[in-house]
Amino acid sequence: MQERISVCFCNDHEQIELLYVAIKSLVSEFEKTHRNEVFALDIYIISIGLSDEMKRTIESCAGSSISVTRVIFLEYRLQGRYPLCRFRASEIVTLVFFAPEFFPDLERIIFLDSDVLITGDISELWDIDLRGRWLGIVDKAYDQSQRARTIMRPLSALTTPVNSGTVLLDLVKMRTENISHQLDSFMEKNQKWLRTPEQEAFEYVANNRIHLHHKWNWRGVAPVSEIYWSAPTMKSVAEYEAIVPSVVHFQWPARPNRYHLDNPWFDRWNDYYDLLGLNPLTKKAYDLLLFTRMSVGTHRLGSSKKMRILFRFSRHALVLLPTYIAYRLKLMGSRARALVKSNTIARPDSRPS
Ligand SMILES: [Mn+2]
Repeated sequence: MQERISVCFCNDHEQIELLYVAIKSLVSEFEKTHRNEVFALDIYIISIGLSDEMKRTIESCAGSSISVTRVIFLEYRLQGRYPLCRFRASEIVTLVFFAPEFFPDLERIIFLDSDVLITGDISELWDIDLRGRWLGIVDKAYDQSQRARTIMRPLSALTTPVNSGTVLLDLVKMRTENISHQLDSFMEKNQKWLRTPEQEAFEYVANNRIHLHHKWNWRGVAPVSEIYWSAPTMKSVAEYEAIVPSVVHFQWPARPNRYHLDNPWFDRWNDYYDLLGLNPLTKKAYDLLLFTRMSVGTHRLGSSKKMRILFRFSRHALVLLPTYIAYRLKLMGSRARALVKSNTIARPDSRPS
């Protein structure tokens, strides 16, 4: 009898291609684990109005000739919960709070964002011992320094911010401690000022949690993302970059379905997308505007006063300008080299006869 690994995604139709690739990469890596005798993979999709065609594509992404996989759809209709929250998708991202009710027969579940690429063995995450806690999650900053923690989200000096790209839940523990209710009432009470609602709820409610290794939610894809600007030293940046990820999490808005980035993780995402046989995506260049949004921390700009934006910009973006220029020069260099190479190969044919 195989043990069933349960992985859940919550999605509406927005940027659905991210979900396709997340599932395709999840199954592809699962096939490589050679633990197919021991484990089967159940992929749960909490669907907020996904079309039949989208569901068929999801099923084909989850199909495997090597492993036992299964897709289970749960329909959810939005109820207008947390109406004062400024974060548009607040009800969708907080559905994870109610996992014990969605899955009454399960004891444990992994929740994944759809803007991820699975690059390692998910059964290893499934096997992690939560040692009596209900939550396993990755910290938002790589290091524990005060600077990193306050720069990330300067609300409390007493808690450590988390990133909820990968979440491991003990549903039994959640039921006995009535965690869904605690998370829900935290949201109800604080919805007005929360910027990344489910992350802040986890941060405050789950003060006793397991800090998962950063390889389970590795966010170092874009060269100027928050994980970099919160790092206190170049040494910690180098350490972070040396991590071999099992889950790569693309930081909004620099995601591979919308932007070009000279990067092996973007390349790998594109390879999976090409396998789906869908329409090619229209993408933008990684330009100065995106660079600024990434380096300042977009989620804090939306509601800030103008002076505050300028302050953030000068504090974070300006110091990163040389990094950006170096990055663009490198990109131009590699394009020029590719051009020279293709011209060299093409030359014999183009010679007039
Ligand atoms: Mn995400």
